[in-house]
Amino acid sequence: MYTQALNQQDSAAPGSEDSGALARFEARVAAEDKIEPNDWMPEAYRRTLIRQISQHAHSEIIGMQPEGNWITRAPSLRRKAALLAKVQDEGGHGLYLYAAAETLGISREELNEQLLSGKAKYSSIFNYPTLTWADIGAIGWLVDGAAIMNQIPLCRTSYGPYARAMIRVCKEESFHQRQGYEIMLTLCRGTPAQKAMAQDALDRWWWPSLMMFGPPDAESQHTDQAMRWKIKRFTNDALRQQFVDATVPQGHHLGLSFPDPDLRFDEATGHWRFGAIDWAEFKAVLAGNGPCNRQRLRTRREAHASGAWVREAALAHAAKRRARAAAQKQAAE
Ligand code: FAQ
Repeated sequence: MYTQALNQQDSAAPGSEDSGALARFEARVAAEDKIEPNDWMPEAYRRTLIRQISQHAHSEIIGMQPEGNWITRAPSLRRKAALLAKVQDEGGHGLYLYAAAETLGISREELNEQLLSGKAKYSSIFNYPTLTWADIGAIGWLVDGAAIMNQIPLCRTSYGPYARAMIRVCKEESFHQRQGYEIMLTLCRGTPAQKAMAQDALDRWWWPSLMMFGPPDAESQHTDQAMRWKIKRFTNDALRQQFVDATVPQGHHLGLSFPDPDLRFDEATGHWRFGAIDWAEFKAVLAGNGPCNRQRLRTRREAHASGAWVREAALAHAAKRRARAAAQKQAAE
């Protein structure tokens, strides 16, 4: 999927800002060609992709924590198996995305260091706590629902390895969204206490889910350029509106209400209009002051440290295999 060997290297030196190479690059992007790892690309395009893909990868890895918290407490074996598989998928998504980022010339160690040092961002949503079982339903329904809305267009992003990774990720996210909605449906058809638990989860996860799409277009630093390069295919506000339009009827089908007194259907445009998002809260979470930022990074650092022996063993095993293969080759010559 991520091979760098099959395509021909562009004749311009990587990183050189040759105007002919730039014109060829722009023409290929305009023609919806995929840019591949060995192709010439502007340095800023490469940097933008490393930033976005690695933040996405970090989100998947940190995103395992809020749900991982419920694996041992899932209410039945079936729920436990589905949740375990979902969290495992998220680890896999992180790995495809790190591999896609590595094709841009950054190492896994560097990416990991950026996450562990707190320098790199990951999605704001994963800094909120999972207090009840209904939160697992709300995450699948809303967080995976928002992730799919954002990621389906990324299957058409201009960078080949990222686009191909997104195709598989989206298929799995779609299963995640359905398992979340099914948990919500079960709770909403259950006892009044179960329905109240589902409502409470919606109340807490709704606004943070809308924040996942990023700042409003007028304040988004990267959208214009990313759209010109066809890295992003829709703006933050356009995707947020699509998500609201798709999700509100699903919530009403559950018999739940949204924690937004300004939410109303606009007959003229066919869109659900929603109230003001608390961007001060979003900024506080990005600055490291959300309810769980410190806990998430601490857990990740501890997991990395306690996995050191696995990495050492894997490296020692690989070195042994290389030495054995070299000795066999020498003996055969
Ligand atoms: N949280 O100029 P823009 C998932 C940052 S995966 C934190 O608009 P851009 C699966 C942004 O990075 C969820 N930071 O930026 C799952 C930038 O900072 P920088 C992750 C945010 O890149 C489900 C600054 O604000 N998905 O959920 C956020 O054009 C369940 C200015 O923003 C992806 O990463 C935020 N919400 O647009 C896993 C999808 N929003 O770098 C487990 C790919 C913005 O200048 C359980 N990424 N920022 O320091 C994207 O589509 C884009 O990167 C956006 C942001 C739309 C997230």
